[in-house]
Amino acid sequence: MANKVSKSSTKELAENAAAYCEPCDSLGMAFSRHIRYWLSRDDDASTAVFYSLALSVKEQMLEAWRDTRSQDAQFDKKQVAYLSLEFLMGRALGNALLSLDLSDECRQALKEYSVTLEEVQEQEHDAGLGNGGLGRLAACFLDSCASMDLAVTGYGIRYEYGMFVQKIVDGYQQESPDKWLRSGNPWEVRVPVHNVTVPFFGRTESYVDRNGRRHVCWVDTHDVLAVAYDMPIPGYKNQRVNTLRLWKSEATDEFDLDEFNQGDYAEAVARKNLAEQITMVLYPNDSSENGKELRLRQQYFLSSASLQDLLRTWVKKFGTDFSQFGVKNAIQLNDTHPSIAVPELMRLLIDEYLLEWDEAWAITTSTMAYTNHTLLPEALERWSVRMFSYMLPRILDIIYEINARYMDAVAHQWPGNSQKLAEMSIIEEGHDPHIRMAYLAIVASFSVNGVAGLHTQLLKSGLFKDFYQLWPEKFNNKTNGVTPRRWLAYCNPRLSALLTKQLGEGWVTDLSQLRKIEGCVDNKTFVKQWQEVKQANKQELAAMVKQQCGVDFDPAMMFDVQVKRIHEYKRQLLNILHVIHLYHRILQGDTQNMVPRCVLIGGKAAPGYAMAKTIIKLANNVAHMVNSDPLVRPFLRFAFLPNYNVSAMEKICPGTDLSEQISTAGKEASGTGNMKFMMNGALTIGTLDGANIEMLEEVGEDNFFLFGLNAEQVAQTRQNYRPADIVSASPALSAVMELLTSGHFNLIEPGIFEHIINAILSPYDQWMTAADFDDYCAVQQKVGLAYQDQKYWTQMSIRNTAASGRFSSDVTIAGYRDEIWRV
Ligand code: F85
Repeated sequence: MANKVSKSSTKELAENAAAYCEPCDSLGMAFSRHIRYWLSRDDDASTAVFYSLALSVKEQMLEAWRDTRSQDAQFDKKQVAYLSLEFLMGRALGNALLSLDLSDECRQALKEYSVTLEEVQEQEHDAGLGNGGLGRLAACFLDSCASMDLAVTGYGIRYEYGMFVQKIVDGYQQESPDKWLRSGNPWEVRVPVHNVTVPFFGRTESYVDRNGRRHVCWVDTHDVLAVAYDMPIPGYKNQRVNTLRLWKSEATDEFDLDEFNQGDYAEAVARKNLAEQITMVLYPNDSSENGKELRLRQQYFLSSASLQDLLRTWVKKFGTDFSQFGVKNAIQLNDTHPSIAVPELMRLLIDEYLLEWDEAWAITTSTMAYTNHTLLPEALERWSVRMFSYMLPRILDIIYEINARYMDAVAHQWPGNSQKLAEMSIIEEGHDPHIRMAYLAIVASFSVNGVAGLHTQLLKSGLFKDFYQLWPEKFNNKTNGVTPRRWLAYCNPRLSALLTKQLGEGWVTDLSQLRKIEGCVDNKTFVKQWQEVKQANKQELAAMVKQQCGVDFDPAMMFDVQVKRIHEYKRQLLNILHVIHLYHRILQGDTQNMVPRCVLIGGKAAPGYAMAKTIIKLANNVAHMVNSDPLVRPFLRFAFLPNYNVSAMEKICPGTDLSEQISTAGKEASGTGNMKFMMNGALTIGTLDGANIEMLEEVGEDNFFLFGLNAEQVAQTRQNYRPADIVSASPALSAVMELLTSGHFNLIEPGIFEHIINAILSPYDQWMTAADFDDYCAVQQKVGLAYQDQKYWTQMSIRNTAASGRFSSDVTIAGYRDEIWRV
């Protein structure tokens, strides 16, 4: 009763508030109000300043946020839900100030507190709710959607612990937990009205209703409460504020009621943490899935909570007529991670809203769209049927039913071909049957997209060939992009100012306008200013490297950078072998035409990925030898940057001369770091892989350092790959391997690099490091020569930025909007 009273009065309260309260505080006034409160607590002053400022900025967004919500509801626009287990948001303050155009006001407000805005920004903890490219892509997409005025909601998990913090101890990666919420999250708003419950375990029962219709109930479930935490996603200077809704798991009040009633009060309450475990930690694997039960629980928890939220909103507005649901909603699945949303939507429609199968299936298949991010077989998710059968029994039933009906379609296309049936089945049979989540996603989606041209081609001709034959119309490409707000306007204020002076502000929302600066390559003043910007950015990057690694990077030298997750296919090893090659040349006195360079590698290894961790150790050991030899110093410096994350990239990409995108061709679905570097005027040394191919197309071969085998040649060479022969035929590689095997880099830890040496020499080396080594070194030599002519290099740099417009995530999102979501 009390509840009812307060509910009916909230609207009145809001109206009263709107009528009587003062007009909204300015940022400065809000800040003074907050800081007075925060400084009275015993936080240290800098945290208090950050927190107060963030709260003040959030307040500035509240009105637009509310208006966005009500307008989207009113005009019954098509709504898009972007479902992702990862949103790698990084920091929010600088981005919000840029979007709301509050930077000047903010600096003004800070004047009295003798801190700079930059210092305050450093206080913000990264929201590291993702592993790498896939998670960061989701974050860039949210920015573009808001900036392009699209009604898109991100749905994710509010992990208590984000991506682990990486420390380097004696050259080894050490992981420690990232308790990013420790001092609170000023941006989030807990919204308990949106609570939903998510069922687990239990069993299914069927019953026949009064009309003789059979229904299934999922009973005796353990329910977990999903609590919504909303984060504002401000569009760029357009008054739209979208929502990222992150779910936190909590125990329901009914949790373990039995024990509770038996008097084990304290035990029952303590056991609540079983439910809370679900959203405790982000899994730090980015390539090989390990079938952990808790991970499946996370996936179902996110999918179910988000769909219930969507359906509840629908029913509130339209009642239980779902016939138009697919017309008014699209659900984009960020890889297969949330693909359990397919059977979950079927369950909710059939069991909860009593739709017939065919009706529910029509709705599901007109709503779901799936994005694939990898071709690596070890990254394809397969879940054990056994695990499903006890954790999600009702969901398993539905998957079997989906499969049975879909198998009929396959049998129709390939009559009498039982092998096809087995190959294409959603269920991988065997003594321990598994569910192929990618197949489930394809079967139920009206759109399946890859993330770069080559990647989509390879999906169609390889991994999903049969599905492409069956449903060619589903397949499409959406080449990735990155948001120019964060990755140029915000992170590179010097270059932004120069661009804006030249072009006006329009480029920030229409990056194709950068093309116009191509015309400036012969403008001496412009070229000089470009160089000055790069030098200043390199100084900042050098300061960070000094502080984090203790290594002196000299901004007069070339900055050669590779930052990304550590994986064999990305071939950080090839980069390190090249460093060893240069080191060897220097020791030999062979320094003619050698351009002094500083090489930086950064990235995290999945904690269970032994080879990746050894690669980190090798990088650190080589760095130690390189940096401690005074003969080498003038030509070469090498550092491994610990704890690479979004905030680090914001300093790194503006200060980079050369970007390393050197994956084995055919393995990197797209890459997105490559685009950030290009936007910021770095040149790329890269293989014909992922989006590199399209970058090369845009900028032209004269402004791109291409090397190595292409995807087809890689596949060919694999047939008869003899790395030992390649080593013997290459004096340079022989010398490098000699240094490695001699233990030169691990004198006090003999044998630790055996695995690496063996991998390079193995005929089964999937990544074919040896095959590309000589060409890589030759092209690196060309890079050096090009760098010696600073004017020419700067012209190439300008051309790279000029040609980067196609890699704005606005372009990508325009593609999703027009060709997939059709909003
Ligand atoms: C990346 N994938 C691709 N995966 O590797 C890049 O080429 C591409 O540019 C970006 O996606 C964006 O499209 C990626 O980041 C993951 O992070 C990932 C996370 C978890 C898993 C697999 C991949 C599991 C399933 C193994 C847990």
